[in-house]
Amino acid sequence: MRPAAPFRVNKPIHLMIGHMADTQEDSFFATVRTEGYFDVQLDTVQRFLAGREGPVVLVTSGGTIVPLERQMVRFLDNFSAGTRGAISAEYHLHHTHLKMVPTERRLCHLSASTIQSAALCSSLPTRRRIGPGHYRHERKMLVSVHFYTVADYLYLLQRIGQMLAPLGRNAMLYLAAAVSDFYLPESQLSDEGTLTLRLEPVPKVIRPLVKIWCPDAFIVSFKLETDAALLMDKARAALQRYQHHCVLANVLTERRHHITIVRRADPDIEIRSENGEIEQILIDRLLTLFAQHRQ
Ligand code: 9Z3
Repeated sequence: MRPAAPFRVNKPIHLMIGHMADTQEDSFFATVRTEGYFDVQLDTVQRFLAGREGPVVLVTSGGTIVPLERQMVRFLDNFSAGTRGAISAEYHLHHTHLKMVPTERRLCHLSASTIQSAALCSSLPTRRRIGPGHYRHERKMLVSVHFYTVADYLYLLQRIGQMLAPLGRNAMLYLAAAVSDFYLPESQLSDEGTLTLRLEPVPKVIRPLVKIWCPDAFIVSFKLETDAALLMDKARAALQRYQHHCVLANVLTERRHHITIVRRADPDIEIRSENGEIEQILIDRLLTLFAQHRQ
């Protein structure tokens, strides 16, 4: 069972999103529904971004689900414990004073396997000490938004991407969420009786993200494969297709120890960690690339 959405209104309002089907994403949004608890979350994001000029990072985390029924009891899940996103958000937040990162995992709510989240972090100014009031201060630098279905996720990614667009090159999108490849259109969701599954491909929204929704941002996506022999070709193909900045290539069983940063014109960067958290090294390298992007 999925947990209650933290911002859900008492009676879920179902919104049909989109009415014209000009593009693949439009036709996707026209055949799914998302639930009406997003306005509150998006308002929080809007308030967080208001007046902010400095760099902001959107971290997505966890796996999306695909409902099989209108009154959803059953769903298809996508593999992700949400660990990558949670730890990454934490290092994004603390990158200016990594040596002082406390052992306590403050953002553990992001890594709970049942919660899928997108976190927006603002880059912190350098601080000399971590005092008792630290967490209150940190909260002002982080806002998190929750999603469950692939439709929720793509809708939020579009809306938050558009909200980040005015930041231009000061926005970074770090897409670690494991997004469902296939979904069931609303019209085919089961009410009762038999359930026949004919899944449709989910549109790849990195294309409109890069071209239309948030064109100047530094966009980083992950490529996950179970077969190491396929990984690098697929990572390069994704980069060529969507023309974003980096693909972080990882093999499922090796994902805690080895990630390759793949770029369009520059050599690959191998990130390895035998002990300790690989995200610490990864975020450090990415923030250097992000700084170059912002210049
Ligand atoms: C990843 O590859 C992440 O690194 C993991 C992290 C999901 C493997 P955990 O949450 O695992 O720490 O347990 N995320 C992206 C996966 C994905 O769906 N990528 C798409 C693809 O491979 C592109 S957007 O096609």
